[in-house]
Amino acid sequence: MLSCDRSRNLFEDRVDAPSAAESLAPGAMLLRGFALSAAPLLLQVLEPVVAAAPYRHMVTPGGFRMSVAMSNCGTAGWVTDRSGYHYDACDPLSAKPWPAMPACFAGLATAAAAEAGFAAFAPDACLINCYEPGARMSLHQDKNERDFDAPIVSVSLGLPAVFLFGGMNRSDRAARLPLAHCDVVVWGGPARLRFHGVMPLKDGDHVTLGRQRVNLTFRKAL
Ligand code: MD6
Ligand code: FE
Repeated sequence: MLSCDRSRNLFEDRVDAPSAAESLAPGAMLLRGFALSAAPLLLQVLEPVVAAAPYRHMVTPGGFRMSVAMSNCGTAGWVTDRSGYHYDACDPLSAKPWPAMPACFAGLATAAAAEAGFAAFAPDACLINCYEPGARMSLHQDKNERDFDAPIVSVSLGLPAVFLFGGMNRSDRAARLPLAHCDVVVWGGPARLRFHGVMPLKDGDHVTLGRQRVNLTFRKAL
């Protein structure tokens, strides 16, 4: 049960069993609670990763500071700066390779992809997004990856968020999809290039993550 005390906006950890997969569109599935049993370990191994590669607010090619703070793990990390969006083997802050992707991260992503019908997903990149209240992500397509055959697996942790799930054109009306702690979205195939984003995060206090939402986005970038 996800409980929310309206007066204080306190979000407890979910203890409900994962329910069946929900189809969002051809190629896109929502697996509610899929990460529940993995979450304690995910959060434990996340700590040394973000200690080695701290969250930072990157700058878009247009010069805007992103409201979401980001890090990466895996052999490729997604970065943006004034020169554009790209994947880099090294963290520009340390000039060292991004931390290795923990086995439990990759294992969860592969299992979620398989559950959604994408066999043998082998991510090489995990973008770690940290949202504080007010942080948002505007509508975009994920298209910096080398090929679009592999799906994307997105794991939500901490405070709930409203995910915007659009179509193939920026102007297509976007569905509003609430994502809670441990929900996993998988999309690929005909959904791979859909526009999507995240509404400004509402304030709240999650029992393990406090006033933040962490999103892990797994991709095959190279
Ligand atoms: C987020 N997610 O949920 C941002 N991209 O914080 C994404 O941008 C995203 O969730 C591609 C596929 C799934 C996603
Ligand atoms: Fe995205």
